[in-house]
Amino acid sequence: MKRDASLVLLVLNEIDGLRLVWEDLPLDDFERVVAVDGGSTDGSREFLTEKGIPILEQGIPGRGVAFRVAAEAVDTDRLIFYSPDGNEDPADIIRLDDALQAGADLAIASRFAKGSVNEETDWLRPRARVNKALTWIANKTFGRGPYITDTINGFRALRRQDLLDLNTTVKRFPIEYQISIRAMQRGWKIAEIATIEGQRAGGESKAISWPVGKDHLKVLVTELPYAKWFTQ
Ligand SMILES: Nc1nc2c(ncn2[C@@H]2O[C@H](COP(=O)(O)OP(=O)(O)O)[C@@H](O)[C@H]2O)c(=O)[nH]1
Ligand SMILES: [Mg+2]
Repeated sequence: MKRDASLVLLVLNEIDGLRLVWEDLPLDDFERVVAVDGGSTDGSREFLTEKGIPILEQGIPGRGVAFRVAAEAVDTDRLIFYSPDGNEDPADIIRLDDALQAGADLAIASRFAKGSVNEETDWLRPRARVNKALTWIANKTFGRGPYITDTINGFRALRRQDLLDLNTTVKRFPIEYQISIRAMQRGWKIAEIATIEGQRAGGESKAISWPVGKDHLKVLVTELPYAKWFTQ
């Protein structure tokens, strides 16, 4: 029996990653497999078409937009968001969906839990530090349950209707931060699985540190009225 879930591939020029992970993706386990493409020009679209994967178009670019396009387009109970760039271990896809089936409302692949490995090799690890700081602030400001170790990783799963009900607004990268914050604020049951992050397969990261960091801070500010101090 197939899972009542969609595997959603988030793609913007990831031909090398797609080739690397393809054979390991558990495509047959899912009722639906779709790709949301942000405007690839490197052969990713042709690759997906050749594999028979429907491509959902997004009018304007951005991961946030892509999340909502997927939620509106499919009709399965659950969504698993996967970025085929080499960072995310395909073996975790099933584990995330299992966590939802075991009762979680949101399942996150954490790069900072016990047993996790984060891909950053720079000894200063500036990205990891910023990630952890933003996660700490989110926990302090919105957390109502156990500490969440990675509020930012995009490798995650949730119920389709829940995502629609969250009424997310972020267009670009901090979509996952907004989802995590709103989930924490609502007291959702959040499950984390420890993930081993791989290196990018090729192409380039689209998450340029400073603008993306700034966008995360903006999300913090817009969500602040829902901080636990004001809403308890
Ligand atoms: N559909 C879609 N995917 C995107 C967009 N921007 C980035 N992605 C994908 O999101 C994933 C994560 O992006 P990446 O640049 O690797 O960010 P990083 O992992 O934080 O460095 C990759 O699979 C990208 O191809 C977009 O605008 N639309
Ligand atoms: Mg990546």
